[in-house]
Amino acid sequence: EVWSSKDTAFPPGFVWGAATAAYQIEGAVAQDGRQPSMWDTFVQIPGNIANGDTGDVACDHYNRYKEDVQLMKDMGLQSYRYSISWSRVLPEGRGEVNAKGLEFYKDLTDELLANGITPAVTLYHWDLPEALSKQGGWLNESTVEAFAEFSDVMFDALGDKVKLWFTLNEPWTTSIAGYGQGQHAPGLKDMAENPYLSGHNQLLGHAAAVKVYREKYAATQGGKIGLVLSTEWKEPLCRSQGDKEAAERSLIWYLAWFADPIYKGDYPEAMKERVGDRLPVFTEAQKADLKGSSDFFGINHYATNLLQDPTEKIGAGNYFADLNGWIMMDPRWPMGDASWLSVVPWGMRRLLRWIKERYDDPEIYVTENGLSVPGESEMKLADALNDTERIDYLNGYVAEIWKAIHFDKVNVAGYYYWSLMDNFEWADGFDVRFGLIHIDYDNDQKRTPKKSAEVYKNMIAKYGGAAATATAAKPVESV
Ligand code: PNW
Repeated sequence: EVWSSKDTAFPPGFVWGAATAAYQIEGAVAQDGRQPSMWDTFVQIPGNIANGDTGDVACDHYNRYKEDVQLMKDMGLQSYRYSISWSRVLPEGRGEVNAKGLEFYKDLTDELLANGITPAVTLYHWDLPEALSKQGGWLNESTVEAFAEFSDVMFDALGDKVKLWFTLNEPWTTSIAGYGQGQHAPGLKDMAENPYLSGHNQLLGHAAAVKVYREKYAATQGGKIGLVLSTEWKEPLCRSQGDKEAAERSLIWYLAWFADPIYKGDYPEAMKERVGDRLPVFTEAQKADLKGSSDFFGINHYATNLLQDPTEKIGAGNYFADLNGWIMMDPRWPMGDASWLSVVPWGMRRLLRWIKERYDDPEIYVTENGLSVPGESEMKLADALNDTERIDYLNGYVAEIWKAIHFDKVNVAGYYYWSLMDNFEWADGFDVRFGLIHIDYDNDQKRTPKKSAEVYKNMIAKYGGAAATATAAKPVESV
């Protein structure tokens, strides 16, 4: 297929943004009545976080949001995806609303709108109120109702201004890293049942929040609501039938686990078969609530894996045994500053096409994609600002999204780079940097845009508006 100069580079209305999450940037953990989340508890335990870092101050975004909105504006960002600290708004998880906490999100939202930036809100990005975590968190079904109540408070407070809502960020990561392997809060280790149970309750929480939105707010507020999922692309190691099936199984265990209930009304058959009675069962009413509960498909995508079919079964009775595939990397792939972050732009296009085919062509938002540059936190400022690897990553992945749109006819509605600024990278603390904007943690959290911020700004200026219709034949260089 040949690109025609009559086509726009990106579809009209395609949104260019950047993303963050509350605990990773806000700091101010005890300010204005906020109570701890399970992350505040988790970071206190020695050994959990690199260098003993915590989110106590982070980027101090809570006190500097106006400066940050100006930086977004300077970059030409059209939309900003941010999350709500649940325990800032509802310090005990449910019940009493903390007016000052809510006020912060109203002010931030107003500031964005006053500067022409479209707010896009994630209700839950991993920071469950400690009060709820103590009672079992996502292993306890009562968290489902608590999440619906919290969501109700937020729709009521911000829904006249926020028209793009994400319920949960990456239930896979919470289920595996938080409740299964223990590298994330709440630090539980049980790969047999915890992942499936915590995933189940998160799905029910998502559906309950969407139900509240649709029953009470959608008609008057007119926004869209959906879920943010995540997966690497899973490429078969060889062309053998076994490796192809292992790759498909891996996509099912990472993505269809959550996406099938939402698009098809139940867990994938393969999971029911292989997981057996460790996989919770939805009632008919729950299936009905789940099916169609996302107005769009939100996907965080960064990296690619190779999958090999094991000649014999890998153990038994736990998540990775259920998945039954060897997960590997091609040693030739460049890597980010994390063992999982392989730089494979073409994986983005294949994943988008897989989602289109399995889920009947949904509207898709790429809600996160980004790179941590190896060693960036040890570099001198000038070197950290000259982030050519991040620029290559951005160009490469955006080019593949463009191909998915034009050649595969995938309905992609927007792109959010992760992250607006360097921040608290969970278990890696401040060592690992994903930002377009550099944060100097030793110098009063001073913000400095990196070279990638300028590249992104130019990309948005060129392809992000009406001007895009008239411009060049090819949006960005493919890697
Ligand atoms: C995302 N993977 O998590 C999170 O949503 C962010 O909060 C986080 O800072 C960012 O990625 C960078 O790590 C992911 O294994 C964790 O492919 C793991 C994967 C992808 C995203």
